[in-house]
Amino acid sequence: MLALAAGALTARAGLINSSFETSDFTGWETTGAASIEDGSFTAPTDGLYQAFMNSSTGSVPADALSAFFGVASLPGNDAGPATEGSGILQTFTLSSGLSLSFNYKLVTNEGGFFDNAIYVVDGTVTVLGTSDTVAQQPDGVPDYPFGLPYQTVTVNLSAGTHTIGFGAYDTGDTVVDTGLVVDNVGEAVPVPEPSTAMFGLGLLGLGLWRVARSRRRIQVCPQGGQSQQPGK
Ligand SMILES: [Ca+2]
Ligand SMILES: [Ca+2]
Repeated sequence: MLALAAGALTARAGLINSSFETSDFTGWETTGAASIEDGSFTAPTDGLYQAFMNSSTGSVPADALSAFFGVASLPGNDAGPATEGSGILQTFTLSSGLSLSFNYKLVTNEGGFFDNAIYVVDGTVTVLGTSDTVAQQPDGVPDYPFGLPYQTVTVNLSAGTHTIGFGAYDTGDTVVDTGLVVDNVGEAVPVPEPSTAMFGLGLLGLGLWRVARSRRRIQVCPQGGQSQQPGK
């Protein structure tokens, strides 16, 4: 199975500031409580900065958040409907289809209740996780004692204009907060398997050997020109 990692080939992906390395939200729209965080918050997966959004102070009501993402409503869960939260999004254009990937990390204060973290592509909402899956897993993120390690999602997109967004919001009530950390949004780059890499090195070696052989066939004529000699 081919492994994929979020990649830095963002020029082809058409995204602006896709790893948040301007240390601000240049290129992105935000609503609610969204901030840029450095490694003192948690280690970014690419560069020095990452985006963070949460359901804490500064959040907007669920209807405003769904309108921000251009969707009719946001999914609830067993705790109840979406209540308030925050998000970021960017609209971009692809000249050709590609696999887009991003890294995300779910963090929470919830001790077993539900909040949602989502991503939204072209008006389709996908739940990345609920806070109950994170509860009781200690994490070093300030103010969010529970969390999961960064994970990667890959989305296949066709050529054309797309919108990708990320959000975190409370469900059922508006107390006890959950957050989503995002980094390294970009074209998915295949990671060669070790055996594939060795095979590649083997081909490279073969290629160099062939170059060496072909050069040996070229001999300088007395007039200073070159003539191709049959190889042996
Ligand atoms: Ca980054
Ligand atoms: Ca909550």
